[in-house]
Amino acid sequence: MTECLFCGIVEGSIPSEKVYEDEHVIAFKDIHAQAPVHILVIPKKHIPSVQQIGEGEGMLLGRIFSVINRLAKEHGLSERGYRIVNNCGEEGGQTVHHIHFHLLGGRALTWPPG
Ligand code: IU
Repeated sequence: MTECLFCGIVEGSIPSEKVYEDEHVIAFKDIHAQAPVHILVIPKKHIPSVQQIGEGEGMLLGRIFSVINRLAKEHGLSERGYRIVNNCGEEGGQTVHHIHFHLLGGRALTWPPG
């Protein structure tokens, strides 16, 4: 069994509430939602963080952002606005080392982040 929690979610050995899946990308609800809509969008491929994105990963990133766009529409966020967050590394607040993008919305979000 994989040691990466999100690889476990991709494989289905760790349960999640999936809201989207295709050949390369999955999206599921964050277990500790910080907003009425809080979805994590991840590549199925294990990439630890933004720092390990390779030259050939442009298509995959484009796909991730088009999934975010689609999910934002489906969850009624397009008109209201929303936030996409990527935490990178220790001081960036990254706790799971499989790259993921948080889609947050459904309330007025404050700035700056903590
Ligand atoms: P971070 O950017 O690495 O801090 O985000 C990790 C997120 O993964 C965080 O918001 C957790 O609530 C979320 N999460 C999850 O959805 N399911 C899990 O089993 C675990 C963490 I562990």
